[in-house]
Amino acid sequence: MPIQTSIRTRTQQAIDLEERHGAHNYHPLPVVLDSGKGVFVWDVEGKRYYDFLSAYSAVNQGHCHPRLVKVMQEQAARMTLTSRAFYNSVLGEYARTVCTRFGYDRMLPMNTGAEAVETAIKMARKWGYEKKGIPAGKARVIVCEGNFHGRTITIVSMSTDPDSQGGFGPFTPGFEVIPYDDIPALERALEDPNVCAFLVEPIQGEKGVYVPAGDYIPRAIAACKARNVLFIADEIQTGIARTGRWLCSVPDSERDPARRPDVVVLAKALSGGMYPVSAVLANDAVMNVFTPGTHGSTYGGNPMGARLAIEALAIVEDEDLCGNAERLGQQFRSAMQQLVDTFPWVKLVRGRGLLNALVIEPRTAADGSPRTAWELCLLLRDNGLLAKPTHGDIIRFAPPLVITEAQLQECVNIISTSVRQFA
Ligand code: IF1
Repeated sequence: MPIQTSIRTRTQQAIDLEERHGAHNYHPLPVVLDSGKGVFVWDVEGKRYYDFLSAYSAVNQGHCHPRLVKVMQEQAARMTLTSRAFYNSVLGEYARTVCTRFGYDRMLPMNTGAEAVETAIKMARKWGYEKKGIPAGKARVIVCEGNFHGRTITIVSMSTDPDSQGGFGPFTPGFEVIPYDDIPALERALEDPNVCAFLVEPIQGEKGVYVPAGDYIPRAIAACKARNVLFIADEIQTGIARTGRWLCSVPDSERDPARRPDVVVLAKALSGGMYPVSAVLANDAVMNVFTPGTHGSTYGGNPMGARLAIEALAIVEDEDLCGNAERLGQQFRSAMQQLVDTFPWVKLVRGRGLLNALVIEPRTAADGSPRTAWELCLLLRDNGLLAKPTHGDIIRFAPPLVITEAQLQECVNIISTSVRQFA
């Protein structure tokens, strides 16, 4: 068999295997990735792509960052897991690092984002009963239309997305859904004395990078404080430099507890894409509702994840990934705006830092072929850049934050060329 044909079947073989033996809970773009380094990934045929998804913002530090690979190799040969039945030599340093970096008294280590969100909801409810005096079993959590906080039954119980929620009932009670970016709606919901928390993404990622009004989060924090309700910021996708700051919900310089979230949830880039690591941050008055035996996790706080998280946060600092995301994000949006101004079917660009999205109008070309975000992503793939549509015709563009100005310019050229070919 000619080498070209055999290489071509390596892609198809991998796809066929996954299709035959894997659950069909995703519809991946037809490309089979095999290795990654920094902003680049290579498929099984050796073709190189710019990664403009970053594993949904888990690879902010770039694929296989050498400092993270080194730490992982060292810790893998030393000790990976002890359970919390015993102390370990890394967790205390990890906890101090995270609390100091983000300005909270304490952190509770978990593994996935959903686990951390579940932990935050449990903590808020327990705080509501023990500190706010909400009658047992009556605590309510306010969430927003278009939310995405994970895939567990309790989390999809608050979802407004039929795909995320449909067919998984019965659902966990105690959630109230209000419109996103709507302060009066929040204030009305906060009148219920049984509300213990407001859980919100500072930018709604999965919904299509919905950026709220600039004063939405600060006003929402103030409204919650005024009603003795915990403000829980889900920074799993927006945190850790992605939007040009350590946290999207509050400026790095803001240290007044009255103007900061009561609870912050982190995951994804907390470990730089090497290993599932998540964390819940809060001050003593909230976190101390957890007492021995009231919450836990086999892998939560393990030395491998802890060591990686310490190094992943140090890389963000040492390589000024916040500054890079802020600076290059502005360049990216202004370049995309030129496409919006040129092509009527390119509707808008929105985002913060290097979390951006391009919204296109689905069309049918003169030859009758579809012109949706999916087809444009296939063309981008052929032109060497990987991105994925969300909710129909919104394309999320989120490269690793280590991207250079020259690389970003090359990617702008790839996107512009693809859009022109797609016209
Ligand atoms: C999928 C996107 C979806 C998250 C926020 C919690 C979690 C996520 C703000 C849960 C996870 C991932 C999950 C993945 C696709 C991706 C995603 F927004 F990033 F694009 F789904 F909406 N809070 N987001 O974004 O964290 O348990 O996954 O570690 O489920 O399809 P996890």
